[in-house]
Amino acid sequence: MNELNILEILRPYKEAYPLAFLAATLTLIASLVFLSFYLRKKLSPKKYVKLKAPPQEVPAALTQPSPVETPSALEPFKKEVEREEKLKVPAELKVPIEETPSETPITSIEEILSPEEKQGALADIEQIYAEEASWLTRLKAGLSKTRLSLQSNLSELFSKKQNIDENLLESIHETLYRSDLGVSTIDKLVDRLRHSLPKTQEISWEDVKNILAAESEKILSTTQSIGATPPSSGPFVILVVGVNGVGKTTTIGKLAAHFLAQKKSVLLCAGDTYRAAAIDQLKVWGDRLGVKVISHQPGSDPAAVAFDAISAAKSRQIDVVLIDTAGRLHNKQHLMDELNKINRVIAKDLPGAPHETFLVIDATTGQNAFMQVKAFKEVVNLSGLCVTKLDGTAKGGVVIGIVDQFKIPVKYIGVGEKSADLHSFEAKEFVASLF
Ligand SMILES: Nc1nc2c(ncn2[C@@H]2O[C@H](COP(=O)(O)OP(=O)(O)OP(=O)(O)O)[C@@H](O)[C@H]2O)c(=O)[nH]1
Ligand SMILES: [Mg+2]
Repeated sequence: MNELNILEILRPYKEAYPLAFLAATLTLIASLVFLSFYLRKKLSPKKYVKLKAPPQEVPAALTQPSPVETPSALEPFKKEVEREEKLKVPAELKVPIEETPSETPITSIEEILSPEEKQGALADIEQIYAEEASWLTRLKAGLSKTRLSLQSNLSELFSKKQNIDENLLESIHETLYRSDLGVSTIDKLVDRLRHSLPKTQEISWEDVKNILAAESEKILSTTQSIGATPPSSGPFVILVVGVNGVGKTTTIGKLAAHFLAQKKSVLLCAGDTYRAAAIDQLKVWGDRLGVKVISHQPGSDPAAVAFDAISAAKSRQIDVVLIDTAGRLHNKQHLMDELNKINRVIAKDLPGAPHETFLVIDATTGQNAFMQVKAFKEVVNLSGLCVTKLDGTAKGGVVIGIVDQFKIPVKYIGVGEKSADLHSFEAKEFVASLF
C-alpha cells in the first residue's frame, strides 16, 4: 500500500521531469550498492590475514601460534583492514585464510590439533630447548648408578697408595666386569693400564681413571658419528628395530621431538601391527607432539603401513619418517622375513630408504644386549644403536663393550621416559659422565 502511495505521489514529477527522475533513481541504486560493499568489508576483518614472511628454515607453526587463535591476535589484522582503506597493501602479502593451498607441506601440528593441543605441543618443544642446556647435568644424573658403582668399587682398591702389579690389575678387571663392559674390552683396558702406568711409582685412583676414560673415549670415537642428520630435502626414513620392551616406541617419540626441535616435519609409522596397544602407544606420542601417525588395523601387514607412510611423506614433503616395528615375533625367521619385506617395499617406493636402521638396546639388560646386537646384525643392515634406560642401570659400561665388539656407532642415548630424555651420542661427554 505504502509503495503504491509513494508511486502515486511521485507520478506527476515523473511525467513532468522524466530525465531527472531517472537520474535520481540511478543515483539512489548506486548509493545503496556502495553502502552494502562498504559495510560488508568493515564488518568482516577476519577474512584477511597479513602473512609475515617466516624465516626459511623455521616452520611458523613451531615458533608462533597461528594468528587466528586468540582474540588479541586479531587486533593487528583489524588495524590492517582499516589501514587498507588509505594505503594499498601489496596483494602478495594478503591471502584469504580459506584459500591456503592444501598441498602446502604440513606440519601436522597445523593439521590435526585443536588450538589448545597445539599450544601444548609447542610448550613441549619449547621445553626441549630449555632443557637442552641442562643436558650434561641430566646425563650425569642418568649415568650416576654406573658411575657410582665403578668409582666406589675401583677407588676402594686405591684406599692406600700402591704400585701397579698383576694382583691390582686382576682386581680392576673384576670390578670392570660388573659394569658389563664385556671381557674383550676389559682385557683391552687393563692391558692399556699395564703398559701406561709406571711400575716403580705409587699410583692413585685418579691415574687409573684418566687412562680408563681416555681409552674408552678412543674406543667410542672410532665408530662415533653424531646423531642422524636429515638431508635438506626429505623424506629421511629411519627404521627402528629391537626386541620387545627395549624402548623402541618411546625412542621414536623422543626422536620425533628431537627432529621437531630441529624444525623438521615428522611422520610416524605404526609398523608394529602385532598388538593394538603398540599402535595406540605411538598415537599417544603423535598427539602429544602434534605429529601425524600412519597406521592400519592390528594384525595387518607392516610393509603395507610402511608403504603408505612413505607415500604420505613424499606427497606432503615430510622431512623425517620414523617407522616402529614389532619386537614380539615368533622366531628369527619370522623377524627376518618381516624386516626384509619392510625394507624391500620402502626401497622400491623411495630408493635409498631406509636411510638409517637403528637398533634399540636396553642398557639394563647388560650382557643380553650383546646377544641382541649380534642377532639383529645378522638380519638387517644396522647403521646405528640407540641405547635406552641408561638412567636405571649400573651397567652403562655396556655401551663401550658393544661399540668395541661390533663397531656399530651409538647414535642416541636415552636417560629417561620424557621427550627430552634422548640425546645425540657424544663419546667425550659420555665418558666424562661415566668416570
Ligand atoms: N627409565 C627409562 N625408561 C625407558 C626409557 N626408554 C623407554 N623406557 C620405558 O621402557 C618401557 C618400554 O618402552 P617401549 O617404548 O614401549 O618399548 P618397545 O620396545 O616399543 O616395546 P614393544 O612395543 O613391546 O616391543 C616403557 O615403560 C618406557 O617408558 C629410558 O630411556 N629410560
Ligand atoms: Mg613398541
